[in-house]
Amino acid sequence: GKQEKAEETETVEETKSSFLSAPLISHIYTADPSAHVFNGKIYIYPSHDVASVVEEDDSGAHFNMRDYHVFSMETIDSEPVDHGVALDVDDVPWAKRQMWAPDAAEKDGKYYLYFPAKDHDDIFRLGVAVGDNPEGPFEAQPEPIKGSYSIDPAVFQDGNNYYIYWGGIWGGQLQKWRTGEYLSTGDSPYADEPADDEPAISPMVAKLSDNMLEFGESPKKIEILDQDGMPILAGDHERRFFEAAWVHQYGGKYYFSYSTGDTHNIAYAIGDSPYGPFTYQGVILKPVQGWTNHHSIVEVAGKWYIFYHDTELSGDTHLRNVKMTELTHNSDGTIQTIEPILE
Ligand code: FUB
Repeated sequence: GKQEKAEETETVEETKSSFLSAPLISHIYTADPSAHVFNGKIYIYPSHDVASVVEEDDSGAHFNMRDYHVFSMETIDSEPVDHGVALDVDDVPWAKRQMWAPDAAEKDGKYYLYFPAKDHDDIFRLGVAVGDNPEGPFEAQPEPIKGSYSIDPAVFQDGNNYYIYWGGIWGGQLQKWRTGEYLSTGDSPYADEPADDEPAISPMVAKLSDNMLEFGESPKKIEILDQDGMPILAGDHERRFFEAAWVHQYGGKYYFSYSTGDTHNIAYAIGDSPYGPFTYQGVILKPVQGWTNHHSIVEVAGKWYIFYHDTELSGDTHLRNVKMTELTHNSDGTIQTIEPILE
């Protein structure tokens, strides 16, 4: 727990100033960047980190964010423009706190912002807010998505179909929904987890309804398998899903990427369908400075990029800054591993 974290911070402190890329945004703290190209422009939908008076704990209470800013870039080399507050927690009737990692989608000229937040019972739910422009402002639906829970929604468009992926264990509460109902046997982040030799907790997927505001079908579990076709186990912290789901398509295959949480990698798995199963391949992005690792992958003008974050500007795990670097698919479809901290 805490001791390990302190030691990790010391190690990264030593390597400070030797980062692969520079912060994209420095006037406010931003994290969990979901990047998309809409109308030929790059839009970034990040979390907006704030210095919080809430004490750090293992459920991530210190990630006490209250609003979202949207950023746009004319080209991959240009400065991001801050479009200001696109949605505030006070304008979301059902939400109380912790506006965590968002994503956005476009359909028929309308824009949809998907976000997790704790409701008035401190249970994470997923919300949707609708806007006429990619930069917002967005108007929140009065209720969360029916049947939604946990964190980190990511929406992937496949032709006319839109799929929402989500989930995060520990502070993200996904382990408390294993029975289909919210069931909490304790406050420790490890409570409600499967035994080490059981299959790891699955991230979730559902096709969105035509109006983009609800699940269009019963949510399904996503299977992440090893090279032998066996489920990755709960005790396999180097490879099991923790949070930060993202899907992109390349060479006719579906790539499911995610954070391994307490081992701090962005890992990926490949499948033939947006529902999976996905077969584990390896690490896309090694640990960054700070505890969390959270990314998105986007194609811009024929090249692929990964947007991610670290804590270069603050040195504080919950005050992060967004970064971006090129991502390379090899000719066999695997992805080259990125080392974000230089030797
Ligand atoms: O930013 C708050 C939470 O930290 C996100 O929802 C997680 O993915 C992690 O980055």
